[in-house]
Amino acid sequence: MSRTEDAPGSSELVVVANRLPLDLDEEGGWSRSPGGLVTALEPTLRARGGTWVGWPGVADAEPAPFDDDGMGIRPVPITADELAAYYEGFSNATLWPLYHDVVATPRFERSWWEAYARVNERFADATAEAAAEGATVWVQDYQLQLVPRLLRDRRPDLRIGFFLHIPFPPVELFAQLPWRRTAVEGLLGADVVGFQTVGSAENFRRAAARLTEAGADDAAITVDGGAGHVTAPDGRTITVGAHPISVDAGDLDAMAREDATTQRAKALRHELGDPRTVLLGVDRLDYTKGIDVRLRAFADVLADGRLDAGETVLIQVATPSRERVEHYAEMRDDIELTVGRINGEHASIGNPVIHYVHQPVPRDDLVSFYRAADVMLVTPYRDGMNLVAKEYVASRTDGDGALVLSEFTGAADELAPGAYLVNPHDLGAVGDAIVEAASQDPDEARRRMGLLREQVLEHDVERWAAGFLEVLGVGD
Ligand code: GDG
Repeated sequence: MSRTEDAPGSSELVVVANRLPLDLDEEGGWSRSPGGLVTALEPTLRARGGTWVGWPGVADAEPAPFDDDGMGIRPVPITADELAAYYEGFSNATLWPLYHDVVATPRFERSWWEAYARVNERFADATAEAAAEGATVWVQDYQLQLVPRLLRDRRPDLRIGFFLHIPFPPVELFAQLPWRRTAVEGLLGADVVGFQTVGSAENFRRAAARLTEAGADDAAITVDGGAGHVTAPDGRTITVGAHPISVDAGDLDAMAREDATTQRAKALRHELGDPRTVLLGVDRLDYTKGIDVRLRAFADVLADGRLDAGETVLIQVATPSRERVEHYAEMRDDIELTVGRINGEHASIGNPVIHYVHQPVPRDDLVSFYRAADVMLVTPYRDGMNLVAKEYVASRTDGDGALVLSEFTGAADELAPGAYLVNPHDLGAVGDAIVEAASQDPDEARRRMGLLREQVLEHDVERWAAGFLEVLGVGD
C-alpha cells in the first residue's frame, strides 16, 4: 500500500459511505474490510483515480487522507458522542426500524437528528473538497441521506447519485418521521436515486410528491432500466430507479469449487453426526431478519414429527451486531432462550438439534457451510435485498440445495421462481416450506437451483455497480 497525501479536489469519481473500505485499528494501522460493495467499486475507483470518503471505524480518530494504490482514502472523523447519536441513535434506532416496516418501534429524538445532520454536513464538506470540477459522486445508504442536498448546495457542478441499501417504506409509515420533509429533500439533491426494488422506488417517488413541492411522473419503474422522474422545485429532474444489488457470484462459485471447501463441507456434516438434513441460517443478529420465525417454525415441525430430531440439524450463525442499541440486546436474549428451549426439548446428550454460533465466521468457512446445507433459511420480516440468499445460490456449484425465502426480501423479486417463498408472519406456512424443501426430490431440487443460479450468476455485483454508474453517466 503506497501512501502519499491526496491532492484535494482532484477526484473525478467519489464514493461516499458511512465506512471506508479499510478499517483503522487502535494502533493506527489499516486492515481491509472486504464486502460486496468494496469488491464492486474498488477496481472502478482505482481505474479512475477516484476517492472513497468514509468513517475509519474508530471514534475520535482523525487520520490524514492518503492514497491506497491509486484510490484516495479520505477519512471523516466522528466523535464517540456523535457515534451514539448519529449512528446508534438516528441511523439504527430511528431510520432502521422505520424503514423496515416498523418491525420494532422507532425512537424519535431531536438530539439524534441534530447529530445526524451535523455528521452529514461533515461528509458533504469532505466530499466537496475531494471532488474535481464536474466530478461524479455516489453516496451510499441511509446514514447519509442528507448528503446529496448538502453537497449540491456546496458544489452545484457535481453529478450526484444516491443508493439506498435498505427498503424505502410506504409514505404512510415514512410520514411518522418528524423530519420527513428534510429527509426527502436531502435525497432530492441527487440526480439519480436508486433503490433495491421497484416497490421502494415507487414508495420514494410518492413520498417526494406528497411531502415536498416536487412533482412526480407515473412512468413504469422496472429493474431493466425503466425509471421514474421527480421534478424538484428548482426545476431539476431526478431519476428514480430500481437497481437490485448482488454478490460477487464468480468469486463465490470459484471458492465453492475448491477441494478444500468440499472437504470442509463434508467434515462439517460428519462432525454434526452425518444427519439426513442440514438446515442453515446466516444473519447479523437483527430483529428484521426473522431468526425467531424460523426457530419457532422449526420447533413446530419437530414437535409434530414431520422432521425427525435424530436426523435433522439446524446451524444458525447469528453474527454480533449493533450491541449497544437497545432492541438488539433484548432480541439476543429472546433468541438464545428459544435455542436453549428447543435443544432442551428435542436434542439428546451430545447431539444438539440447533448449533447456534454468536461469532463472526471466516468467509471460507461460510462458503463450506453453504455447501454443507441442504436447506437455507432466509426468513426476514423485511429486508432491502438479502445477500445471504444470493451467496447460498452462488455457492451451490453442485446444483443441489434448497432456498426457503421470505417474500418480504428484495431478493424474492428475483428468486421467486426457484425458491420456496414464504410469508414470515404465517408460521404454519414457514413450517410447511421447511418440510417441503427438506424432502424435495432430486430432480425438482436441480430444476429449482438451476433457475436460481441462472439469475444470480448473470446478475452479479459488478453488473449492479456498472448499471448504476451508467445511469449516472459514468461509462466503462
Ligand atoms: C444491508 C441490507 C442488503 C454475515 N455473517 C457473517 C458474514 N455475513 C455477511 C453475509 C453477507 C452480509 O454479511 C450480510 O448481508 P445481508 O444482505 O444479508 O444483510 P445486511 O447486513 O442487513 O445488509 C440488505 C445489503 O445491505 C446490501 O445492499 O442486501 O438488505 O439490510 O454478505 O455473508 N460474513 C462472514 N462471517 C459471518 O459470520 N464472513
